[in-house]
Amino acid sequence: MIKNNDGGQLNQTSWWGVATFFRCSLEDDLSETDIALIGVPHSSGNGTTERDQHLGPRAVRNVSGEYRRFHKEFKISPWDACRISDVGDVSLPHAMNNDVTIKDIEAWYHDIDTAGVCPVSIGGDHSITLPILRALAGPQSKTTNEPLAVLHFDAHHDSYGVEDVGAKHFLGNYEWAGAWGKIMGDEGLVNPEKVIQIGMRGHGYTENDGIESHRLGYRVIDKDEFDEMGTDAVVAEIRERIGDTPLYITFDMDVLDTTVAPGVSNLEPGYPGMTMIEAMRVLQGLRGLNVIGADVVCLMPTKDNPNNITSINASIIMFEQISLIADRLGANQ
Ligand SMILES: [Mn+2]
Repeated sequence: MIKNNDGGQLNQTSWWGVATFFRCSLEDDLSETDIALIGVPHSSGNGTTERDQHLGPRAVRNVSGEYRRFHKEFKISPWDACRISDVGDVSLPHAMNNDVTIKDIEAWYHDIDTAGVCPVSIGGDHSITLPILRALAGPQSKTTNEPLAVLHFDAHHDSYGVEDVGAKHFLGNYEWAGAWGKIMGDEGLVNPEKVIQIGMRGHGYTENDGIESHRLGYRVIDKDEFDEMGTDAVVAEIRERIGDTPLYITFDMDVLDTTVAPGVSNLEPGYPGMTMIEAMRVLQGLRGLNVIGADVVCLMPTKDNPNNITSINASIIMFEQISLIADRLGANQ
């Protein structure tokens, strides 16, 4: 084996060595980590568009080495505040069968829950969020014994039910990428008053778009209301609603404007999406809340532009999610 005798400088470079999330070490032993960075290369939960979302984790491993950073606003290095590891990809032996895969993902996250580790995941399509929530907040969960708060960034409500798609299943999938937001409410995994959906935009398919979110009692801050309120007022409402409740953050890349996130599954053109700085300011405004896990979904690297801007922005959103958890864990040590 050729040893690295350069005093570790090569380990500081983004392009050298085996690609892992943010150049974290690969770790099999969950007792050796506080925050687990997880790839969920799943794409059969969204049958409406191109299905290359399973390539998201590999793309973020490739670009995130460059973004192993110090957090300027929090004034912390998340990498020093606690133990953060790349724990690999969820094993998906039935990848082309969505509803079976949803069960496989849940089983995998039961180990994360049992170990008391905070997961930060990169998908994969948005169907991955439901099994993660089931593992973290279901009847067997050790992470929490109360329904979760969920902050959901997305151009779409993903609570589409019978009224919107005309059938309980979508192309044969029951727990598909547009239904998880409804199912989590119906199953009582979340406290509806503490579910905040943010950034929805564009013409819906019917006048009932989002009706299930309202039926369930979620707070929907669509993009028009977000623009009227401004970032500070949005952050203030989120903090007041969520309080100390364990919070899960799920971030669909299509909430961002198509100019800064062209590589997504469901482009929502016509209406401007959130800017990166708006998204980051909302996330940074959550500092101190009890964030127990997070994900980034719907990255489609094969539709990205040549400088990989969507993958890079996905890694930056992950960095903010990681920093929120690391800041909290570091402060508690
Ligand atoms: Mn979406």
